[in-house]
Amino acid sequence: MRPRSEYAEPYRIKVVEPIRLTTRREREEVIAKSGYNVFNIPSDKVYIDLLTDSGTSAMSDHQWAGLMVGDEAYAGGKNFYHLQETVEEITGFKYVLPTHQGRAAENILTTYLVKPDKRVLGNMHFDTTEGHIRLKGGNPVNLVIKEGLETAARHPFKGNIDIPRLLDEIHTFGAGSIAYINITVTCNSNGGQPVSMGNIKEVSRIAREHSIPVFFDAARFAENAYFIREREEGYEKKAITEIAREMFSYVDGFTMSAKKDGLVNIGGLLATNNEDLYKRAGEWGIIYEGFLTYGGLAGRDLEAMARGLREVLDEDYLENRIGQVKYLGDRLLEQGIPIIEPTGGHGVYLDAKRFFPHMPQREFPAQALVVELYVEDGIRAVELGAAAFGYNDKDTGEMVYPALELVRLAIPRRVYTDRHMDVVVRALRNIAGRKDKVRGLRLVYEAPVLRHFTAVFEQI
Ligand code: P61
Repeated sequence: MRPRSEYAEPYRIKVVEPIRLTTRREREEVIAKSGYNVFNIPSDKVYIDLLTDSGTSAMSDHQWAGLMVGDEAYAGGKNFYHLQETVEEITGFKYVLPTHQGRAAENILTTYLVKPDKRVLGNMHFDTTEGHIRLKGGNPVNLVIKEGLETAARHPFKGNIDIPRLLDEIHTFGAGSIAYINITVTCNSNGGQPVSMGNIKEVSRIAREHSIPVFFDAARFAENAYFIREREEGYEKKAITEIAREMFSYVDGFTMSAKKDGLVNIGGLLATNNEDLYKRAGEWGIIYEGFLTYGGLAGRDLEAMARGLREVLDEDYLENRIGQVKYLGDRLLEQGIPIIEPTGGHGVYLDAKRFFPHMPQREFPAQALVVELYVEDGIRAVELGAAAFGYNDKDTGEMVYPALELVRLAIPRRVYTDRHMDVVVRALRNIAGRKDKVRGLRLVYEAPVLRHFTAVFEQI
């Protein structure tokens, strides 16, 4: 990767969406009214929105032009065929089912593959995948390497599956107990960390030896391919398209939320070369999503997705994209702000335990930092710590806390400039300067599942 000072964005801005910085007093009122939960804040009260990189990309003029050639036929629309050809060219999979978003593809795949009590192995399943596996009676098992859970370990592929643990699972429970292996590329749950080609190849070899199917959760496949080129020996000179194609050659298919590397605001995919899966999945797809050639989307959405999937593999785009995430991470490290290192593909993850060493985890340090970021400069981040993953033990009633207490600054694709990133750095530096005065939070309302979306807090 070239130093960021040597190049600029590989696009110019044709349309702008005004954003407004509110006053601190206004933000203090907004955050209190929202129960100290940024999911309850109207987005026009947010200055820089880093809640997610999902569905928040700026589409290109070519994608917008594609909307005008949407074919809204109920069956056999031309945009479907364009999408199918594009997916086949990029991934090698000819059976393509569009879905309304990623979790819908997961629902269909797990309906086909997961039977009660079967295990689904993976590096780290995303929460929607985990939910679908559990709903089908299965057991999700995370086997990421140990460095993947150490925020300061500078391993180049912290999304890798731990091979000895994978073999141990197969030997202990038997291949027949395993529904499939799901490799999430890049691995969102621990920082957008990539999986190496070597690891994908080895997992695939072991799986094939034991007749276990392997699928990708390919939401951020292009970002993963870029890291392989940057960090893995033997791939330095390969084209990103070639690397992506090789990645997909080791698996039996994939689910994808196209809201990330599809560069669209809505959409998902399931693709495979397994005809039986396609036929059976199609039956479920028709019930849940819509006919096979539209899957809950408009024809124009399929066209935007087909075009986005090609654009995301552009090498200049990826250099700028991953370069911007690294830029933010590097500036924060210069200020002594603790983050997951090295930075991953789609955002910077702050380590709230190290940021607020005085605050016990029961006072929700990561959520407290999310609140401060909003009050300081109208920046919306997301908590991935005690609020999102903590739960009350069924037997003891005691709160069980997650190992990591993180704040994710997810960066939308092609949306913000480095100057926005500088505002984020300044805000965090200011908060760090007064961190002893920052107050923890008390949870006053929680829903029984996925409580972080609707939780209500009070300041202590
Ligand atoms: C995100 F808090 N991610 O990162 P869908 N796989 C992977 C994802 O990252 C992912 C999906 C599947 C989101 C949105 C989000 O509880 C949450 O198209 C690796 O959103 O259905 C989504 O794709 C699901 C955030 C989703 C959440 C659920 O921000």
